[in-house]
Amino acid sequence: LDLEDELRAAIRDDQFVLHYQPKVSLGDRQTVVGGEALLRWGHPSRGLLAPGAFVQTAEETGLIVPIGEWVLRQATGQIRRWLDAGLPPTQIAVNVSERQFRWGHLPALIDVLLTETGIPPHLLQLEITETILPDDLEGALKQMRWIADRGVALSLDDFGTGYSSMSYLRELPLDCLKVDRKFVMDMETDPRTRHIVEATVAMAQAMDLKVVAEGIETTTQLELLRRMGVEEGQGYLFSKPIPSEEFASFVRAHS
Ligand code: G
Ligand code: G
Ligand code: NA
Ligand code: MN
Repeated sequence: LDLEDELRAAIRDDQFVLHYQPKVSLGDRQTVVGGEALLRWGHPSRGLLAPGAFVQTAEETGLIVPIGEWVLRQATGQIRRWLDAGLPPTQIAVNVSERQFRWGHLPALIDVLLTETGIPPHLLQLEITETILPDDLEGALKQMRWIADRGVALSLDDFGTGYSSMSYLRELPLDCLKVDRKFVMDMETDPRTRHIVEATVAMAQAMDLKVVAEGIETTTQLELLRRMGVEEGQGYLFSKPIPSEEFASFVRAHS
């Protein structure tokens, strides 16, 4: 069986699962301000696989569209269940790929899921990357604006690694920028990287965008980012991506 067939079987047999990585306030280094849903595949023989093992194939074959639909349905359903269980309302970010915008039905899908679950739209955030490009930028932008008007938050992921950061910033109805973890990683040792992050933070603040730093692993990184004015972060220093029950416990313990 090749990977594409296996992915089809995985969709059919419901082999995917979401893990959640806490986003934490850098002010007090612990209050959970949100979470990022990250896809995992409970492969029948290879164990739990991270997206690196299959997302590229899912993108190339278009299977990321039904998989992405499952992810959104699962995440919004989870937000509903957590609210019903009395968990403090926690915004959950879902990664969406360029193919899902090319599909054309993402706004309609989100509308249905928000209506079905009745969750406050701002508890859902979409993380998009700069790879949403450029063949149908206008079509994608239209959908993003519709989604933003519906009340869903939008975040630009992996900021700084793409080719078009600035034009994105001009056009997109963004709430948030995520500084890519490569910058966070190199910041301590490379002054130029630090300056880039500082400039990013200044620009974001001027544009009223929240900044989230990814991949924080050390307290030195945390302190540097805090001093730069970065408000929120995620990374192994706080927590790895964890199963939903563990995430709920983490939120209860850090709210
Ligand atoms: O989970 P991990 O830490 O290995 O994530 C690796 C990459 O996979 C991340 O860059 C993330 O954007 C991507 N990814 C994780 N979950 C999803 C998902 O549900 N949909 C899409 N399109 N990408 C995802
Ligand atoms: O591309 P995206 O921003 O969605 O990436 C999320 C990925 O980053 C996931 O694969 C997640 O497991 C990984 N990740 C999250 N925190 C850390 C961290 O502190 N260090 C490293 N190396 N990876 C991290
Ligand atoms: Na991402
Ligand atoms: Mn992300």
